[in-house]
Amino acid sequence: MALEVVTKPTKPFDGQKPGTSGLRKKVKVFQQEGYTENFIQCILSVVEGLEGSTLVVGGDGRFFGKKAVDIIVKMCAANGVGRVLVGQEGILSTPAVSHLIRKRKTQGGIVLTASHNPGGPEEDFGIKFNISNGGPARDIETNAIFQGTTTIKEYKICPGLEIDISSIGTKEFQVGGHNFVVEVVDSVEDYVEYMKTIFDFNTLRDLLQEKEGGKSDFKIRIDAMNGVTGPYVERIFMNELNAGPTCAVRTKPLEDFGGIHPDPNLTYAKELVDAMRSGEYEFGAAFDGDGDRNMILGRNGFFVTPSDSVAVIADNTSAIPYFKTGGGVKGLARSMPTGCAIDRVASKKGVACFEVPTGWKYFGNLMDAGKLSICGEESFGTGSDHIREKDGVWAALAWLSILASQRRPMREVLLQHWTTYGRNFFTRYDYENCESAPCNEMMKCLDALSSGSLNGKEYSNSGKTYTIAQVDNFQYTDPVDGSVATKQGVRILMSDGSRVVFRLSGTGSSGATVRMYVESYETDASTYEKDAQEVLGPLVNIALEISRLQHFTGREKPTVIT
Ligand code: G16
Repeated sequence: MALEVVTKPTKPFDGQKPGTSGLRKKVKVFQQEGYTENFIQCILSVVEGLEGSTLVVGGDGRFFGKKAVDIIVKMCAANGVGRVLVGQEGILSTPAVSHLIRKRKTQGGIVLTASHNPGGPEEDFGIKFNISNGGPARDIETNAIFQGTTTIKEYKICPGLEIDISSIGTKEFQVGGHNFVVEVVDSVEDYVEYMKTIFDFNTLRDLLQEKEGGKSDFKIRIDAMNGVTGPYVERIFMNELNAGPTCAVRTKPLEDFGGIHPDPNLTYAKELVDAMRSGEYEFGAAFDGDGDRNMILGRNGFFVTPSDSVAVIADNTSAIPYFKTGGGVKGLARSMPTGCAIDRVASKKGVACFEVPTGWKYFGNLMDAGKLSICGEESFGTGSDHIREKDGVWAALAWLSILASQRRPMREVLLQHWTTYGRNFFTRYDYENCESAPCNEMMKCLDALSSGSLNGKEYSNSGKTYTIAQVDNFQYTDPVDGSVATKQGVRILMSDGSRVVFRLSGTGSSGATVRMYVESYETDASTYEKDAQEVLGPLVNIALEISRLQHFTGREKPTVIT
């Protein structure tokens, strides 16, 4: 018997404008009647060839995820989608969604995550649309989705469709006049098989596997932060690479992430930092809620900044089989606020280096056009053109491949890198959850400096003097499709190549978060092992003075420093 399609009248909700990566709001907002449905209807309206299409649906397992899967599947059925691939229990990491879209050549996918934001009934939820290349929707689709949310009058749903996502398998339904298939897939299988084609698992096993008596010379600690990567980590590091049952912690995905911020940085992944400081482990990695972010640490808690991490990976592609095929490394890229270490690697290798706005979606066109192989962002995102999302587990495997080939501690790998290229010191100050209006005002004042009023002006602090060369608000023209993104962050560029960047976060669910990025480049080897805060302290003070950030935010100190 065919299931009935119901068209329900609805009204627009304010504020369904996606941020840097999808729509992120408190769970309670998504739970309002029609709120999630409206947004999903608008996503479906931008899917190319929706009729009979295949879409992937899955997420990081946070609270409200299963309910959202149920709504999405019912709405896909009602809107003429032919097949939906759902991760078992609704679980799929963001990289796994990207891979599945590409592998199964689907028209896109819907990712249910608020990434590194906390989860639970009182916390955050998020919905993101990924297009057929596997990457986040670009500005063109995002704007169309948002436009749709401002005028929506009705949505279509198939209320009678009941699905069971607890076990793998395929079920067919008759919906209206068409066939509709729900395929529940193993959440990790395809991704793990893909990783085996990118990395040399034999070499990694040789490095990691427990030797006689359960001992290993090279102990690792992976912290899945109660997020989605747990099952992937267990399958790869414990089962495939035999790194032992204690190599990973917090590997069960929890709906509320156990009450933590599943955000792999020095503040929120302190548990890993402390464990690494014990000196017991050679390598540590933490991933965020949906598995696309990573933090990499060495013995004794040696911190590799994301900006350095991607530069070292780009410099050591010979350790990764994937880059030995298909013509090697085509180009490199980073987001604008990311430290410029990768630029130096690109210039030495003689390949292009692209600087894009914050947001992984800006890398996709370059990858599709064969111009980009490896890229990264200061926001703990690292990845390559193997998929169209950043990929935490991939980054950890890339680093382990480098360590396996170099057979020396991570600190020495970095020292060697800085000796070759010089060191770009980098830090980011986050002022989370501030009042929006004064932060917008601050950005307006900073933007006004683009007029050139400060050009040539000298600022001194703690014995260091910087001269402002130029101030601008970053604008990007996509070299592939010519689309233009404006006002992507105010850059204060100093005459010696140092720089400060200000922008407002686009991933919060309420209020405003100010991000201040500070970078300087040193070629004096005696500075290389210095603490970044010590080296950048004077420039941080100058940045605070120019922006009057403390005045606008009312904050003496940042919430997070990385
Ligand atoms: C998202 C995007 C990233 C971007 C980050 C910036 O990360 O996918 O490409 O760098 O947001 O966040 P903000 O706008 O807060 O600075 P995720 O991991 O939250 O999806």
